[in-house]
Amino acid sequence: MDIITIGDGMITFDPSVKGPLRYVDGFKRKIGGAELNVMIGCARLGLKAGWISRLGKDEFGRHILNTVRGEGIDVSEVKLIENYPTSLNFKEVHASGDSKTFYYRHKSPTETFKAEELPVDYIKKAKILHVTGVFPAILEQNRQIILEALKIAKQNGVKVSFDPNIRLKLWSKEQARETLLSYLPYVDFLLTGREELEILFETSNEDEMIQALQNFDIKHVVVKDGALGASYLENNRLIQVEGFKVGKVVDTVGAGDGFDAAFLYGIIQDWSIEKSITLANAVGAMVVQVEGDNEGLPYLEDVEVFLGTREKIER
Ligand code: KDG
Repeated sequence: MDIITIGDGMITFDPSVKGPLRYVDGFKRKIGGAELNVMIGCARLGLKAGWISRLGKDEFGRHILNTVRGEGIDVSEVKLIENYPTSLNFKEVHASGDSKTFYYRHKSPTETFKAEELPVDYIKKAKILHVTGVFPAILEQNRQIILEALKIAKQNGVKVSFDPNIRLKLWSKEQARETLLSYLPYVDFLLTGREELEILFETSNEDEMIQALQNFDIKHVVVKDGALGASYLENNRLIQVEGFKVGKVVDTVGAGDGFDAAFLYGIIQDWSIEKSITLANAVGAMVVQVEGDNEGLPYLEDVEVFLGTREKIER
């Protein structure tokens, strides 16, 4: 595998109208999950991606499994669990494209997953292990599972990519900080939002953040700044790679996951950081123009058209 991840998958109910959820009377059934979105993005770009997960042995679990398999993602490490309903997520979308999430993920089928069940050989054979702050936020035992996985990766020369993805609906800032900081010594690629760095290092001062990051031996630190693009850390300063202007933003959820997928695609191709971030910015910009957590994740040809490196032929 080029890249693998561990995470929860969810049925995402997208509202048929914008505004407060209490007035929404229709939903579209889609799928979501931060780690899973990254794998979908990777698979569409052409990487061999694998997902380690547990889903409910129910209609929703089967739907997710079939969809993920259909995306060409390896699901040999996904199991359907009896008596655990597949996690749900109801989205509230605002006119700006920003959204709120309402989780129904207790008890998540991933609660049945134990550290002893980590597929060591599967992890060992991957080029990159991608983890985020979502899976450890769901349940305390998940925090240890990720730590174990990081250790397996490190001992076997598997590169680790990490997106803090701090979901304060699932845990407190203190819990997030304690757990996620303990992961940083294992991380090769840190793909983070600026607000997440503020939570992790308890400062909004850029110099202090950079100083705090220097305490960890992270090969590449990339800070995502939404529409502005992203920056990478080099010689104690953040160097910006400008983002792309987009027409109408319809749904911002999943843009960061698309960014991660494209950045890691570039890394696997041995591209420079700047070129990898340019592709990642392009994918992020494409994702926000499509409704859904992963529907806007492009195939490689689509990004090339977006970037103007491939001719656009429509009919
Ligand atoms: O990054 C997008 C994801 O957050 C979304 O697809 C589902 O909220 C979600 C989660 O917790 O994984």
